[in-house]
Amino acid sequence: MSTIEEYAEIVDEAQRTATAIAQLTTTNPELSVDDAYAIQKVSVARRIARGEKRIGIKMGLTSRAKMQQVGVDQAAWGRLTDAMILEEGGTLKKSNFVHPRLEPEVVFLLNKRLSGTVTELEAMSAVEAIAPAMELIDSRYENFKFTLSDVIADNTSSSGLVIGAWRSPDVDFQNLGMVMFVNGRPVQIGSSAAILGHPVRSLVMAAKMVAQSGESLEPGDIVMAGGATAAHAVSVGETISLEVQHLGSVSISVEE
Ligand code: 0L1
Ligand code: MG
Repeated sequence: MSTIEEYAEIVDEAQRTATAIAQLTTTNPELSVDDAYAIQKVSVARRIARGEKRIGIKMGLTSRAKMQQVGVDQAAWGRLTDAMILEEGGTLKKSNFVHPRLEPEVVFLLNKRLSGTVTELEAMSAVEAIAPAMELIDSRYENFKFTLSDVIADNTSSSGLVIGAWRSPDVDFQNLGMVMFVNGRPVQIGSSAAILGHPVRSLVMAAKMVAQSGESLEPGDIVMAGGATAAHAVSVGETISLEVQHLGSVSISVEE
């Protein structure tokens, strides 16, 4: 087995069994970003081989708040599968995860292929719909600590997503107020502008980054734009909701 395959099995098993692992860079400090994306690809291929379906991608670390929270200062992307979808208004089982956090996002549904260098206008015209969303991130690394290569290999902590009602992208979504509530109390307050100044830039970046891995964004794909604020570490008994100005709301409750 190659090192890439060994590492892919380690992160995949950690995800599958909700078990914290040591950072890969502890044993291999030279692990490059390219190696990390190769590990991510193989680990997600293992999930696909188990029957999961690819549904799109997530952009991560696209806001200052997120970069500061985890101490990594570059954007990255990860792969999403249908098994990660959580029911809007439903519950998430905390024991299925290591140390889950939720973060406020917006998500795009695409109706055109995007790949490589695209303009903001081209990206915008590929958006069929937009929705409020929360991403469930769950680093598989002990203490939620990692380097850029570690987090990429771990599929940028992708673990779940809850998506609200889709609506036409004809609303100006550059600077929408976003408030995340825990049991009705606001815990994170931000704006969609925190995502690279305009969330469409996250889509432009996504098209470029996937092309670097020889892939593209396809019609029907969803693309999560990235957390607009720091993430919230969830506790059993909490109901967490997000309200995005003009886009609506989304919520989920946390059980044992
Ligand atoms: O914005 C993100 O989705 C970041 C994911 C990677 C870092 C983290 O786990 O918070
Ligand atoms: Mg995210």
